[in-house]
Amino acid sequence: MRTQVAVIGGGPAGSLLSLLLHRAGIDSVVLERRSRAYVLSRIRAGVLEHGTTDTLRSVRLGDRMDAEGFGHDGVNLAFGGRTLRIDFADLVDKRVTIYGQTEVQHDLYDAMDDRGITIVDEAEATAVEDMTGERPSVVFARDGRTERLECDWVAGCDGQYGVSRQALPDDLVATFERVYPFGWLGILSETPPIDDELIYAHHPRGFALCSMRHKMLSRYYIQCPADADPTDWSDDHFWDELATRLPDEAVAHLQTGPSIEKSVTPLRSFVAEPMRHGRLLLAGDAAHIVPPTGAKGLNLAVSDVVYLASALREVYDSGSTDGVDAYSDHALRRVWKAVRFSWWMTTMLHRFPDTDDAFDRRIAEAELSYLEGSRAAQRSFAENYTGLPYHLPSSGRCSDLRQAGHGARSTAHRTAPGSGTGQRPVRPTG
Ligand code: FAS
Ligand code: PHB
Repeated sequence: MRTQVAVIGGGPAGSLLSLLLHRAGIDSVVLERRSRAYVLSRIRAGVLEHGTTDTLRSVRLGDRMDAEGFGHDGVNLAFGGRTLRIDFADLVDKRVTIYGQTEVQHDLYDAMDDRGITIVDEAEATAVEDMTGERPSVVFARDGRTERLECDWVAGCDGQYGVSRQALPDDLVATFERVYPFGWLGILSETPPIDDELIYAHHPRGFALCSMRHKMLSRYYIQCPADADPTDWSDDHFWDELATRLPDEAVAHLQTGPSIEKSVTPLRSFVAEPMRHGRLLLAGDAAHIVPPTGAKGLNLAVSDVVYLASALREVYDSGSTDGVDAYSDHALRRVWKAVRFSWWMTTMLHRFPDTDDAFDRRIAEAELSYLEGSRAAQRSFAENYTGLPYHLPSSGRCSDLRQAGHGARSTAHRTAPGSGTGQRPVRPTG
């Protein structure tokens, strides 16, 4: 098999990348080790930043999302028996969209099929070869056979347990990690949500989150020990603990019911640098993991592949690898801002059982009190939560980032002041 871009991983990052490449006339093949049914069975993210919804619309994936998703103009923080609403519309004139990752994945698969993009299911990549040469290839196992996909470039979109990040030389990769001493126990229930918007609750017994998928499908989480076993939690136990952590006016609207899914998600922050080695480029969870508190995981996967598709388009349009050379620095700039925000929200809203002490509790209370009393603090929260701009240079090419002051400067790219390579938030267009 041969293609221009071999994509390892058919989750949101790999699937969306293949569509962005297809729009640019670039051929790709997606290798996904699981079945579609398995990929679609994973219950994950629920909140889409405005940059994500713009990007999905740019590849004509907005119709069902706009019809079935919910636009949210704010979010609620509950603490100390009271609730603070962060008003996105008023503070930053942006909104987020509630549309489950499962639905996004359904739409991605449908679009890939409609456009004839090759996705090989139940094909597990086992090695990336010759990634520093001109003709890399991906070795993969399918139906008990070993096969090879030859390509020009390899996109490692295979998540936190994939093979791509392992393919980078140990002496090249720097990793940064923070493991949190707790997890999230999440349930889905066919009950109406408590509120029209999300509620993030800070409570002495631990964090809780009230979310939703649609008017009769609610998603709830409570902080639990990192090694908690979901089967140890009856539905009644979950509902009782959730109610303990929510403000009274929220509990008054809580409708309980049987869980149709129950799982524990461990929380950690992780970044691997760089996101590129030779002709292997990483995107999404393959390169970074964030605690779901800030609802950034899926959204970072999207911004990574927007940058990556732009860089690869430049290679095929002009032969220049400047965009590819700038990709890792540029993607990591946005990644680390989201990692910071996710860490900050997690630290502010959770109880740290092992290390928690009076000082930590007072700091968290001060953070919440500052948010409550400062429009500037709320604006900062709102611009991070709804999604920071993607920032591509006016040319739309990553390579001009060097001139725009991003990434390593080199004399070859230094331009006279006022050279017009300004920055603007990218608005992906159709
Ligand atoms: P993904 O992990 O989604 O996709 C990678 C794909 O690569 C998978 O389908 C995998 O099967 C495939 N793969 C792996 N190794 C392979 C190989 N060797 N060969 C071929 N294919 C291979 N984010 C939020 O914003 N909010 C949340 O509430 C939230 N909850 C989460 C819960 C869990 C349990 C997990 C794991 C993540 C959660 N996330 C959440 C983050 C999640 O949404 C990710 O950020 C998002 O799926 C990232 O997409 P990808 O980078 O495509 O990685
Ligand atoms: C969800 O609905 O699954 C969800 C919402 C917000 C988060 C995390 C998860 O921060």
